Amino acid sequence: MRQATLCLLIKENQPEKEILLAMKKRGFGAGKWNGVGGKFEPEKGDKNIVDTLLREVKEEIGVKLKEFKKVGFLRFYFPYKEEWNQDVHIFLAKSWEGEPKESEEMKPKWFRTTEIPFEEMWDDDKLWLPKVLEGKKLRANFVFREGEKITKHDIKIVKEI
Ligand code: 6U4
Repeated sequence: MRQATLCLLIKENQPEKEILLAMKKRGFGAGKWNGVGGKFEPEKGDKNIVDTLLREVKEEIGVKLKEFKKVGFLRFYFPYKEEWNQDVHIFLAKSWEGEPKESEEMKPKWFRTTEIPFEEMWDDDKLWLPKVLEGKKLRANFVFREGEKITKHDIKIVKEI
């Protein structure tokens, strides 16, 4: 199964947290607000999934992560397009160097966590992202049908990921 990362930058503002989402401008998930990330690519020097996390965040929004933690492992099945099947490792980041900026691939924007645009995101995001923002860690499976809608899913809250 192809391995990929997804990173959510979080600003712990009071009274409300903010989350960085990015509009995917091309390729897989184009036209959706998404976390920042991409595929594990040994040919780009990735030895493990944290290498992928750091490389993709730098490539796509130009920041260097400092503090981050893994909070989820999601497995996506696309029975009508199996080459899209992938495991996605979810990370939250709370400190970084530099300001997020637009790249060829993504246009970043801060959202209040009460104003996340779930209708313009992957169908699964509304099912797991609120739990991650509450501090939970999770493992989940999602099965999609054509039109990128979910037909089946399960989510397990876990202590360690
Ligand atoms: P290129 O264009 O080859 O550089 P790359 O950025 O390496 O691509 P891409 O765009 O295929 O990889 O990465 C897919 C991204 O989409 C990863 O960050 C994981 C994320 N992703 C995949 N399925 C998802 C889903 N159902 N819900 C979600 N994010 C998903 O929220």
